[in-house]
Amino acid sequence: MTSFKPLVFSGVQPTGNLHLGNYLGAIRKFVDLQESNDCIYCVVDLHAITAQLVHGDLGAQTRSITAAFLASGIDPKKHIVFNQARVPQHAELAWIFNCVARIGWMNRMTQFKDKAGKDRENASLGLLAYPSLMAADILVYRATHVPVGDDQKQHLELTRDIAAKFNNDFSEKIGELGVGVEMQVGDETVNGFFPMTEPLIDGPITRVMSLRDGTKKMSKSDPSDLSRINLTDDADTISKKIKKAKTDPEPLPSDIEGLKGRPEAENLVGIYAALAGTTREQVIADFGGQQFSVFKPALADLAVDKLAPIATEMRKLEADPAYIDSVLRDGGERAGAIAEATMKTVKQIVGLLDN
Ligand code: AQP
Repeated sequence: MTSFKPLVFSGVQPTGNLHLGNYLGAIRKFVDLQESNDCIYCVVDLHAITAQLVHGDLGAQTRSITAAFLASGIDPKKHIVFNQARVPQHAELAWIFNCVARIGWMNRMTQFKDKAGKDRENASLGLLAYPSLMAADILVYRATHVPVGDDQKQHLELTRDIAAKFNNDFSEKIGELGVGVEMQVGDETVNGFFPMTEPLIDGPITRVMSLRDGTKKMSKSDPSDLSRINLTDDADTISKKIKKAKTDPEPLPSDIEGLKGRPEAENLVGIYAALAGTTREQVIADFGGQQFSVFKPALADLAVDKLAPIATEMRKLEADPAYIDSVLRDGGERAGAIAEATMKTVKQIVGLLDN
């Protein structure tokens, strides 16, 4: 619990087609949260160049993610939608956070280990510092809540570590300038400039797994297109991918405990529950004991029902790049005004001259 004004922030990388994991882990939550919160949603293009510097068309990818936000129901007038590169304060604050965070913290990040693979020495410095830029994305708005998939939990913990170290290292100056906000951290009440941001990771499925291997995360970079449902897939493709999804030969269990040790079955039940807006228990109550030959067509119908209208709307929006650019420009201006004010204070706190 903090006494900061509640503000939701989250970002998605323009690194390829969005998939069902991105939708259920992030975008659908963005849509739900906008009803009762102020929200800032960002296409994080600076993150997209950390793993691969040269992209086919970063601009088109950025517009496509923006189209997915809007097609899913995010209102860019009530909330802020923009791309990260438009607001230079993200990179500026990230530099300060690079000096707050320790190399050891970055080396422990599982995403860095996964993405760098065996050839760590050859990974970009940007990939190592990715979580520092992510902390800056969030904290340049002093955002209190971040809806993300389960894979981002560790990065959110690091964001809190960076905020806590900054608040602690500069506590005297923050007090002197009178720019601190009181917040509850554990049993203590502390005064800090940055909030202890909370991740919002909940729902019936927090990590959507590959349709080809229930132990691997559904991911944009998986070489097999059959491993994921893309938000742009048409109805036939969605049905075909669900039909071909790997399963075991047993029918669905009659209780939730029976999903243990059956990753593919657990994944499909979780996907069904999330798309239907119900619980996994309810799905098991409805389909327990049934064969996949019954469950898969029901899941395919549900997925088509929920996702096909988004694909149609995305195609309409993508046909009007000038409109998408105007949304990003307007969002960038509004985001920039907040970020500029934060950076002005951060520079005063750190003692950097800014006049
Ligand atoms: N499989 C997933 N299940 C649930 N949530 C997921 N997210 C990603 N994959 C899953 C969530 O989607 C948001 C945006 O992710 P991102 O594109 O910024 O980064 P990512 O996690 O690197 O996405 P991918 O698909 O896994 O890309 P690659 O293949 O490039 O690594 C985040 O909130 C993330 O948690």
